[in-house]
Amino acid sequence: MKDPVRVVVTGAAGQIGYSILPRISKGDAFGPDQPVILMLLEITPALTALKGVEMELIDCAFPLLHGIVCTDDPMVAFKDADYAFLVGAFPRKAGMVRADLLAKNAGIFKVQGAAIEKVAKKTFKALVVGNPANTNCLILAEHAPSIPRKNFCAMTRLDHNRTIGQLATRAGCTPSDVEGVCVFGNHSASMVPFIEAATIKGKPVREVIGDDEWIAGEFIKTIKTRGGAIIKARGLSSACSAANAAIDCMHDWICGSDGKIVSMAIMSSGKYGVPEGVFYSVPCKCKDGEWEVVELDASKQADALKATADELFDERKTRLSDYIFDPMIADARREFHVLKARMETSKIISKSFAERMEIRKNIVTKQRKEFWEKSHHKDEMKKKWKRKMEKSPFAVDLVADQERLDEEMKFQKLMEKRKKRAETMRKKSLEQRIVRETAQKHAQDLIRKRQRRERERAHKNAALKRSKSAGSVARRKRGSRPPTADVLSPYHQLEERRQAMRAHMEDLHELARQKLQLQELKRRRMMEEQHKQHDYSGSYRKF
Ligand code: NAX
Repeated sequence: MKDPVRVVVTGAAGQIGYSILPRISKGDAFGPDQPVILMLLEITPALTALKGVEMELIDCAFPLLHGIVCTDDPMVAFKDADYAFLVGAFPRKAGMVRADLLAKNAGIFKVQGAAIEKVAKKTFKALVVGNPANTNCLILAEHAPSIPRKNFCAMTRLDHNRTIGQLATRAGCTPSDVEGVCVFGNHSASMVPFIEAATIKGKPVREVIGDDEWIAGEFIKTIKTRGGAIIKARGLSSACSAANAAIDCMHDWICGSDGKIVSMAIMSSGKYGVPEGVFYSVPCKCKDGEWEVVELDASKQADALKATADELFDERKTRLSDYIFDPMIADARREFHVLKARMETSKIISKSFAERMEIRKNIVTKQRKEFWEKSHHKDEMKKKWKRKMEKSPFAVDLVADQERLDEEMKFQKLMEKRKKRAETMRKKSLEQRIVRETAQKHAQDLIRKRQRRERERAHKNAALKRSKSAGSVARRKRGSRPPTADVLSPYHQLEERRQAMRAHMEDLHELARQKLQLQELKRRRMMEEQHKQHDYSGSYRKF
């Protein structure tokens, strides 16, 4: 069993709704093996009546009916909808001109179109029955720009069936004997029933009927005024035949028309001389859920075809409650929606791209970190990791980056080494300078001390001489013995020797210092020589 499809029916509590729902539930529209879920939309005051319809549908116990949803909210009704019969519309009341009717219904189909745009499936297909069907269909399509326009159709099948019915009755055959008829244009009095390519039991219609006057007169008039005639006779508008036409149209569209020509009001595309922009009824053949326009020779009816097209363009142009009928604004709106959809798609793409880039970045960072950790520990691991990295898609970049980093690190290490060496040399030269200066100071002190000692010695000698001569004079004066050299000599001798020793020691110290200085000077010169021999390049000078 297939999955059920969601079928929306608007105006479900109305006449046509009442007739159409059992047919859909029985499988007449979507095939005898296609289950359905009915999404029934009504205005709030009609919800009670709709409840009654629901009860009756349950009582029918249709095997294909898998569910019923009754609502007055278009967003609920069109949620994930696959197909729709848009029957509900505002009826024309006494005193209303056509523009009033258009305006009233424009509001209804605008809201429903917006709901379709938001919540329906993108493969959604709609058949518009509510009048004015062609223009309502245009409003609906305009407000659901993300749904392809080929998925919208306005119903002219009732006029098509009426044409067949009239011909069959006149010819005294069954409707199935009549083939190839179609209805062009608007579902209104301007429609053009076309029988030139039609046959009855394989023979041209005109030949079988044999009454061109009837065809041109009564026949065409009957088709065009059939709706009014039914209202006059029944007191109510056509419901059973309209529901049947809607079922026929949807069935042939979705399940195929078996090569038969059917009438469908689809978006005009320049065929039959009607430019794009209105839902215009043309002969179609359907297969696999798609329609294809059949090209018939309608050149003799060109004026009538143009007149009904003009009526549709007039409806489109009529200034209604909304601006959507302005062809330029409508096109701009469509373009805007297309652009919006594209932008949203590109946003999703760029978002996912950014996410992917973020993931890639994280992987690369992780790989780099691991690579560094491992490479710092073991060389073998480093090689292994490098080999692994080479297989990864980011390997080329990563390895190149790694090599660059290695080089940079090497260079930095070299520079640090040079900087250290320069610093050490600077310190050494400073120490040498201090030593040199200290040595100079010492030498000066030594010279000063020696001079002072010499001065003191000279002074003492002079004093001694003076005291010797003074002693001899005193002795001579006293008559005592003069002091012998034996008494004074040990002290003087010791003192003199001490002084001589000191002077000698100082000389030795001085000599040692001078020698040390000389050695330092030599060492410094040697280092300078070495330093000059090194190629320290410009960068060394910075330090
Ligand atoms: P009814 O008046 O019996 O039913 C219309 C239903 O639509 C009502 O129950 C009403 O409550 C409901 N409705 C109104 N506004 C609604 C809205 N905004 N949302 C949901 N439901 C809403 O009319 P009925 O005889 O069923 O005909 C329905 C429409 O089909 C009419 O507009 C009519 O003109 C149109 N027809 C179109 C034909 C065609 O060939 N395209 C032929 C038959 C029919 O005349």
